[in-house]
Amino acid sequence: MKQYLDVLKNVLENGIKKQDRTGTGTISLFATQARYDLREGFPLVTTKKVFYKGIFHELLWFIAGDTNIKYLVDNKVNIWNEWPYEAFKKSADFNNESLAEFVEKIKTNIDFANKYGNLGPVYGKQWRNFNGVDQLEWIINEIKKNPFSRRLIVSAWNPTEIGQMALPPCHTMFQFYVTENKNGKNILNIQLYQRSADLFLGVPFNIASYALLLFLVAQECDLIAGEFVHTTGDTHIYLNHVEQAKLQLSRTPHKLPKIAVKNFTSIFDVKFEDIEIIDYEFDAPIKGEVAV
Ligand code: DHF
Ligand code: TMP
Repeated sequence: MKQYLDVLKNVLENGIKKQDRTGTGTISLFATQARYDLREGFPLVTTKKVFYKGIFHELLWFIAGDTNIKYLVDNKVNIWNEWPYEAFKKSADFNNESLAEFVEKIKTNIDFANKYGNLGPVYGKQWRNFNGVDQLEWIINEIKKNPFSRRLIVSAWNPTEIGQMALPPCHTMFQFYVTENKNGKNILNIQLYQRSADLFLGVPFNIASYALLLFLVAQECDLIAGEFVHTTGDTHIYLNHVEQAKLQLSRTPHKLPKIAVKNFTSIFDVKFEDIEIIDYEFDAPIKGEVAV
């Protein structure tokens, strides 16, 4: 994962101090790009331990079209809790519950989860129902029928619904590209445009998530998973992550793990238990606070 570390280094060295919505402050650089070739391994950051189970659950949750944190918290994935909690705090039902108490209520009370667990029409909703269009189903059929199309795009950025979202999408648009391969199956590539990138916390998740998406769509379309190209807009390191970023840069990346999905029938029926990460070597975890 030298590519990831290169971006981290570039922002640390060349980024400019920039205030931000959360009041935390960042060092930021506009527009970076990194390329990860899945044929060289699965791009899971190795210079800290990454919670890959959370990444896999989150992607299956997007694919299912779900936008309620209940599925995630039921599976011990707590990466999205702060945002519905912020909305709950502003509601009439708020009785000074802590974040942990809020999450417990989401787990145990279905009516409460339905009322307060939803993030609004975020990724899952837009992928599966963008003003009535199932973009994921469409793109899979299109790759199968018309692999060399230049229009293989999915957008999560829906201006008609941004106002109802707990957080407007950060990974906003992706495009597939099929390369012809005279010696075997054709190769599927993906590029993501991410408008806003929290390099220390969010980005390791985003890289592995889109790499898995590429792997699954390739499997579904009988293609080889090739490159994931990660293009980011506001590429930043929060000021309270600078030490953590430097610590990571002092470490030497390990060789990449491999990914496998057992019993594959369709991208819409992948079970979490069937996703396997093989030979993941990693360094000690590094904690960092998420800016809400
Ligand atoms: N806001 C901000 N400021 N940065 C983000 O990266 C971000 N990501 C969101 C929602 N809002 C965000 C969704 N994805 C974590 C990782 C991804 C993520 C949200 C949070 C996170 O906190 N990761 C920690 C802990 C993981 C764990 O639970 O074990 C990490 O160390 O990776
Ligand atoms: P913003 O909406 O003001 O840009 O804040 C969103 C923050 O969350 C920003 O730091 C980027 C970060 N983020 C990621 O890096 N990746 C993600 O997948 C998500 C959801 C957020």
